[in-house]
Amino acid sequence: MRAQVVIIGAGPAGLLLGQCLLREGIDTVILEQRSPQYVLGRIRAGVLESAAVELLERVGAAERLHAEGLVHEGFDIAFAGGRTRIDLAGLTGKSVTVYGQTEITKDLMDARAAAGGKTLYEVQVLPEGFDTDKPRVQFVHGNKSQTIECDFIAGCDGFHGITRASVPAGAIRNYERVYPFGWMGVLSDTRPVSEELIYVSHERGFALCSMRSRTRSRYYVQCPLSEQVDEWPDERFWAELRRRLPEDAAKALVTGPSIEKSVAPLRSFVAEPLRFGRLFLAGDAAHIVPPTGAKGLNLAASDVHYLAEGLVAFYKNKNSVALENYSARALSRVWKAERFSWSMTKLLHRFPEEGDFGRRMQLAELDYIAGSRAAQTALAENYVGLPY
Ligand code: RFL
Ligand code: PHB
Repeated sequence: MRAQVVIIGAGPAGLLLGQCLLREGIDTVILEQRSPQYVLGRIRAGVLESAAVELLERVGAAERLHAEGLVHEGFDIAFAGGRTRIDLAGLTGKSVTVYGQTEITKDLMDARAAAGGKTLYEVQVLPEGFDTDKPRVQFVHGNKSQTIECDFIAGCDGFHGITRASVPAGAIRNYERVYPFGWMGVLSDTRPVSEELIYVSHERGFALCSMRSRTRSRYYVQCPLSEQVDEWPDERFWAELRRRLPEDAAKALVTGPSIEKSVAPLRSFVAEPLRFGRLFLAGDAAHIVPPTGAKGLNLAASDVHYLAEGLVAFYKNKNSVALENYSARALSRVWKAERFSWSMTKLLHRFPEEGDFGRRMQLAELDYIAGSRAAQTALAENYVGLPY
């Protein structure tokens, strides 16, 4: 078997790259370890920058997003019993769109199927020879071993994938920070507590009120890393969330049975560079941000934008400059989003080891943001996403 580009991983990064290349007539095969149902069952991101929306539009996968997605022109930060609205539209002229990662993945899967793109699910892969001119991917699909020869391999296989792990240790440098807590998340078919998102900094820990639609809510509370989902029956979750919300929101909170509950650890991670010969890393395979800044999926989209531009220039114009520059261009945006996600995480979570002084520093910064248009503009500019 042969393809121009083999994409490993059918998450948002892999599917979006597949769509960008397919539309330019570049021949791709996507190889995914899990089943389509499993991939669609993962509840993750909810907030899209306008640049990510535009990329989905360009590849013809934004019709349902525009029909069902919710455009948000601001969000609230709650602390010390009060709330400050960050007026994204007023401060930056831009907005974000609330539309679940599950829905984006489904739309991209449908677009790929409609365009006749090839995706193999439930395969075990081994990328090889990417330091030569003849890379290939060995894979096992339904007990049958096969090899695909290709020009390039795109590693879009997430943080635990095989592509980054296949790079010799001396060729890659990893930067990492692991935070001493996680997020317990609940999805429920209840009316969201507010029309916009609320990020809460509370003495008992961070909380976030988000949503997937006008009838489906997504809530998170900061919890110790050791916590298990079965230690958090719905009643405990709702009671803890309510205690952290400002009074008016606590009163308005509508609770109901959870339809999904999971714990996510928080981590910052960057691998450098993103290119090893004919292997390119994109999305969570290359970097992780704590979800506080809503940047993970958006970075996957910007990586794909730069990588697709490089591959298209290579095939259409025989020009490899953009491909050579992929790692540096993508990383320049990645590091800024890493900084923003880290600063939002530090600002809004309780860090037990930072003590009372640390808490006072957070409250002083929150109070400064509440009173400063300049500080709000800097925050808003990063939240809506820096330009590609
Ligand atoms: P994914 O989604 O992990 O997809 C990788 C795919 O590769 C497959 N795979 C393999 N395939 C073949 N061979 C192997 N050896 C393989 N190993 C793995 C996997 O099965 C999977 O299908 O990575 P991708 O595509 O880079 O996408 C990244 C995003 O999923 C991630 O950054 C976001 O979900 C992060 N995130 C958020 N991002 C935002 O932009 N906005 C948000 O509001 C937001 N909220 C969140 C989030 C992540 C969260 N969690 C659970 C970590 C909220 C949470 C709680
Ligand atoms: C979500 O809706 O899952 C979500 C929203 C905003 C974030 C993180 C997660 O910052």
